[in-house]
Amino acid sequence: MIILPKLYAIVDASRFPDTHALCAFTDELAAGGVTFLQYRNKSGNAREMLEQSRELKRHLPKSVQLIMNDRADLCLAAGFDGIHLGQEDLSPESARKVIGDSPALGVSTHNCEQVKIANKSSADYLAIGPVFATSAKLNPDPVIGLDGVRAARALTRKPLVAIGGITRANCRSVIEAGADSVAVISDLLLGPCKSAEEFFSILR
Ligand code: 3NM
Repeated sequence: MIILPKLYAIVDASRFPDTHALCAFTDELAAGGVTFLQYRNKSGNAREMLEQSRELKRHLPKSVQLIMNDRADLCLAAGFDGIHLGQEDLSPESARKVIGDSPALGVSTHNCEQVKIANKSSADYLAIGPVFATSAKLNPDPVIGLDGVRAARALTRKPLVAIGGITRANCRSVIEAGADSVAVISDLLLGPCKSAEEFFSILR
């Protein structure tokens, strides 16, 4: 079974002017202790995404596991360590046909029904959210709160990542509600090294 670090950093390409800035940001995250990092790019074309993700892979130390958002083909082509699938992406079983059995595979869920289904799949971990209001996702699902995290926890023994509006101020409550890890975009953006260090120190 995959063991997730307490902090799962998500790097959203739309927040950076170019690949250089994106890589500099991930350097800082790695310096802050991040070892599990998702590359998310909702607006780039496949060619741009592959170029950027290959650069990330070249750039970062091997200690950082790289997870591709949405795209099984790009996960394979970039040599990433895993994939994260949304509800409208390939199913876990279909994605497995592309990436094989060993890469890490995560699935986003937003309610109990989706957790139950993903729990029966070949996913290595489940994400549940949005726990709190978030501005980082277009058309987010309804906020599930800490009760939603507790409900998801009761339905699966797979590692559970909570996502959506999680900050250093509220992350402890999310772990106490049963999440194994917190996935974060916004609260890492300003001062990524310091922010990551603080997440790890709060969640130690
Ligand atoms: N997925 P922030 S919420 C990418 O509910 C994403 O599945 C969500 O960003 C889900 O940490 C979300 O800035 C945005 O709130 C997370």
